[in-house]
Amino acid sequence: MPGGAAELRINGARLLDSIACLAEIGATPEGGAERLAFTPEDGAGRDLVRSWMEDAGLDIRVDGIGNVIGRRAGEDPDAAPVMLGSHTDTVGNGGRYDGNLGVLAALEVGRTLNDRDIRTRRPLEVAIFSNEEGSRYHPDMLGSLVYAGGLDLESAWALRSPDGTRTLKEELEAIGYLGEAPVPGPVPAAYVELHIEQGPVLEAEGIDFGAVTGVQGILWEEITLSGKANHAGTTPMRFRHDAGVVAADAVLLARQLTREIPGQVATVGRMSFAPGLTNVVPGRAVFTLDIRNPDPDRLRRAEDGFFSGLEAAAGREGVRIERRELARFGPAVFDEKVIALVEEAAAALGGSCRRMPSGAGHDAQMMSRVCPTGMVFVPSVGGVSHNPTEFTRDEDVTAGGNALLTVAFALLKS
Ligand code: HGY
Ligand code: MN
Ligand code: MN
Repeated sequence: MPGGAAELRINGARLLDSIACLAEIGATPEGGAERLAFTPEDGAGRDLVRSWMEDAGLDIRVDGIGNVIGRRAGEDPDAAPVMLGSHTDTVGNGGRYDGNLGVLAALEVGRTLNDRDIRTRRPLEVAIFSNEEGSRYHPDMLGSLVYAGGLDLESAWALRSPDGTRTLKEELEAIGYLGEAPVPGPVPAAYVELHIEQGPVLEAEGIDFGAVTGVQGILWEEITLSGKANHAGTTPMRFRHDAGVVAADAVLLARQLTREIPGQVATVGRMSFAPGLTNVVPGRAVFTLDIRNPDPDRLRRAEDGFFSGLEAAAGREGVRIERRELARFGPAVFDEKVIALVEEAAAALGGSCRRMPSGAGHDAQMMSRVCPTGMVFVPSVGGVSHNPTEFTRDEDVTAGGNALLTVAFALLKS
């Protein structure tokens, strides 16, 4: 077995090239990518990465929720694998690194072991998890949630497309990823995910790597407000039941909570009025709420505070509230051993490192339910993500790949 971890480095140019090639699928004018889960673009992105997995000699399996897992055999066929992965679906008008870096760096680990003809005790598995973003189907992290046994396949298959015309199962079939492999999936010995930080911390502190300690709790809801459509000119203000006004209150209420509750973030990302005409008082408003906090008690306080405030605003306006929960996940805590391996990898690579929680959700959040899990963060320029200008410097991409390789190699030998 030529070479040990000390000399083991990925082919950074190959990883960067893979990122650039994948970004051409669903490419957007501003240099980002859009491959919404279970759309033809998502299917094409999977097809491309799957072909690279096959070229690398990985044995491919596709499970019932469309997760694609490529396996590189280990010397001990009975040993549980080390799984590396992330996602290749994106948000609308998203970036080229979110998720894609983690999948392609995982593949690069396999390619590097192949280049050096290194056999490992444990098998290596490279995973593309379905619908991490939750842009069209909820909840997010759906593929890894099903893989980890957090949602049954029938319920996931029955989810309906945003326009209600198709089921998730029909869309999976349409893109050729309604697989046979069983879920919940086999439990790995460990799961490690490389991801861009998607926030400003590493860049601001001039730190090379994040050793991620866990993921904050999250609640997503879709709220429908029903008032009374009426004439914008003739309806006296005191007679109005304006769903739009209550929706506006909701946005400001969400922001106010973040001023009152430590560590609280809140976002109203989508809002629509009906009938949505200049001269009609909005009879209906639909909006989404995304609230997150690393502390579960504070997250609950934010949820209670938001909805009691919304009830009061709706009561004043004579508007009715309907709630639909889209995602609710408690905070995830990563494995101390894996976190320490990330810190050791950073040191071995001569990089600086800090422990930090993740503000974003990740597939690692779900895999931490079933096996020792950790993540490696690399800096996001300007802290920007979920935006076509999302950028991570080439040297940080390569460093992240080497950190993932170093952590994986230690686990593959264990
Ligand atoms: O919403 C999130 O944090 C992730 O991008 N799905
Ligand atoms: Mn992601
Ligand atoms: Mn994302």
